[in-house]
Amino acid sequence: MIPTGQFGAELHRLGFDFYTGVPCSYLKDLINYAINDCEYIGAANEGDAVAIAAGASLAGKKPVVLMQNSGLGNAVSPLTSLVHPFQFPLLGFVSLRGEPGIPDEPQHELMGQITTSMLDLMQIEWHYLSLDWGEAGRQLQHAVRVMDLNRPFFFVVRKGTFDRQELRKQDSIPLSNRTVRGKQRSDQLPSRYEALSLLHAQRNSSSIYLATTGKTGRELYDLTDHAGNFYMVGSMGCVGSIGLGLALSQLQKEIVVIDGDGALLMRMGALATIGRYGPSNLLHILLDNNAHDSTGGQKTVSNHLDFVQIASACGYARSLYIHDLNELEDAVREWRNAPSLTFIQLKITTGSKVPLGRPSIRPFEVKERLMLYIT
Ligand SMILES: Cc1ncc(C[n+]2csc(CCOP(=O)(O)OP(=O)(O)O)c2C)c(N)n1
Repeated sequence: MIPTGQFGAELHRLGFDFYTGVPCSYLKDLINYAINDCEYIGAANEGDAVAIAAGASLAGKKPVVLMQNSGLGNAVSPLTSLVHPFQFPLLGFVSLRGEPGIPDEPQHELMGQITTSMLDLMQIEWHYLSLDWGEAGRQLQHAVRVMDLNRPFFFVVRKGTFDRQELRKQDSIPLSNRTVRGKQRSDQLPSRYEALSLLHAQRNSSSIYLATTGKTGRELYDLTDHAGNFYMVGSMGCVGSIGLGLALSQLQKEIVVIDGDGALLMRMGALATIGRYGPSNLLHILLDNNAHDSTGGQKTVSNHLDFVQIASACGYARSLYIHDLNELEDAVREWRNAPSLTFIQLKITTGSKVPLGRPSIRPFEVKERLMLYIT
């Protein structure tokens, strides 16, 4: 067995002090260590955890992601379309429930057989974490060398790898007073491009803009390619989680997340995580065209629910329905003057700028440039 405290201390010495994930009983002792002694962000699902870790990595942290192998499937999209193209050096621990030859529950049987093949398919280097403490330390050194090449590295963790760590404390933060302002009149319905132009005009030297998948990123790039922009080409639904990891790790920066209704619906659990950890330097803007506009305008269900109420119920300090661009400008200014975790919903028209190109700068160059800009 590995002495969990010593292992965690070694991770800490190597610079790993930011953890995120979803629990597994095989990993609980390492998670308990992380909760006790480091920063641990409990994610709603494993894909969100990968995105939160990527955000922390943008801020210069060395993040650790913890998950059960049953959640590896939840993480495939961000592992393949965020971590891979942007070259994020994450350290992952994935448990091996359903290991062939070890009795386990039926729901783990197939995933136990294919976990390492899935990592291979995703071109993620991995090792079985050794039960020998000396060997595990050497494996960690190797993982760090892989990550120095801007690549992820995963440990596959078998049953009984870590020795016992008691959970000492778990903060629970009561929901504080929240401001909610819903729809009061008809909407102006600007275009996405007009909304982005206004946001772009309002940026200052500490603003970081994270744009969701599809035409939002493409239009933001078309407006002006800025070192403080992150065009999230893949990993649909992950922009809020990236913003959370970044905002928690770079408190002096203003993190503006620009989301789409399709994307937000895809990973709505992230609202709860963002609301719980509540970074005041995060502004979450939803440009809601009630459609998957980037893929042809197919309707989403966004008109059937109240995002402003949902964000507020998830713990956002301010949650505002914005009717027009003037209100958007005011809301950004108010957030800047008195920062608190804020959600803004603005209804926009469908359609985009024509013609519209795509970022010619490659994803990992966007990441490297943003990291330099942040420091
Ligand atoms: C996981 C995943 N599923 C589907 C897609 C394809 N896709 C790219 S953009 C997009 C629509 C996004 O809709 P929304 O967030 O509402 O933004 P809009 O296009 O309306 O600006 C879809 C479905 C994808 N990139 N990733």
